[in-house]
Amino acid sequence: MNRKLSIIGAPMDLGQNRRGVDMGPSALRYAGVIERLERLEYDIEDLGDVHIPRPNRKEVQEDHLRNLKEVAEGNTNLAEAVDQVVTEGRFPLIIGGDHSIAIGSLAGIAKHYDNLGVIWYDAHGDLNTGDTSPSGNIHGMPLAVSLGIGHERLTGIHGYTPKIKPENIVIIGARSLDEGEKQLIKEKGIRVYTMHEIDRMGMPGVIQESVEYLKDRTDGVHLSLDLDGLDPNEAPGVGTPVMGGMSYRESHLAMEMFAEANFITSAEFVEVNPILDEKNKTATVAVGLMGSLFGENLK
Ligand code: Z70
Ligand code: MN
Ligand code: MN
Ligand code: MN
Repeated sequence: MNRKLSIIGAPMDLGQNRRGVDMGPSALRYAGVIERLERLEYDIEDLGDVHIPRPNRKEVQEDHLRNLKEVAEGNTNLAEAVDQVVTEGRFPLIIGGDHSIAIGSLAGIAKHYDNLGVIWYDAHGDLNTGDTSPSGNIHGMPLAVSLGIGHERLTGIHGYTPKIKPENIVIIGARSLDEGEKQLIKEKGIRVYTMHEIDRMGMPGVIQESVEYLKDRTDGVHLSLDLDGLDPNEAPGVGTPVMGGMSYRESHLAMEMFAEANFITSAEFVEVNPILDEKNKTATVAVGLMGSLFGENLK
């Protein structure tokens, strides 16, 4: 694992309609992310938060895309900050913010790789476009956008598209996929481990297979972890809770197995909403998972 780590906050809440997720970076810092990782003897810098523009008082929807202009601008800023970190040879750890920030993270990271792998740990596929989305919420679209599918204002961020290839993606924990997303998954041959596969194979089997699948075909792997991938009993502070999720223990095991495989090159933790949380529980869970991801329990 790269021992030099740069934390970037992305206080974005415009990719969906529950306010408060913009306070995610604060909640995660308050839960001790820096101190937790410093104990593991990383060289850590906290770059603070990137600028996210505020929307007009009256919300604008273009092409069924809520706050398109502000989400695009915020992600453009994030892409530049992340690109800089990777250029310096450091590991970018991005803390959100809603999941629309994966658009900027991947834009900044993917240009440094020929075959960036992506692990999408989430209850959702985030593979919608303005046309297939039931909500118009851009946080339900970042994986499609990164594949080059969607509005040009989003797919073109940071001056190139697509950012990633469908065969380099693994989705883990899906249990709420929209019709258009299911179609795209089939059409593009995207590898998905739904809760069904996790229950059948067990978490160790799923993670081992995912690691084996990605290890040979990729030259870097980005972990995009949406806290709503976890069961809402264990991570209640999220905007879109979906029952029957991955447990605290399964999630720690997954992070530990990623640490053991030593192949994650960038990561983001998103959708922590302290307003919907119970005494910062979800941020605390997220920081614990980061501890495991960065090798806290490695022998
Ligand atoms: C739904 C949509 C979503 C996160 C909810 C939900 C998407 N598929 N993503 N929470 N992180 O509106 O597109
Ligand atoms: Mn806000
Ligand atoms: Mn998501
Ligand atoms: Mn989600």
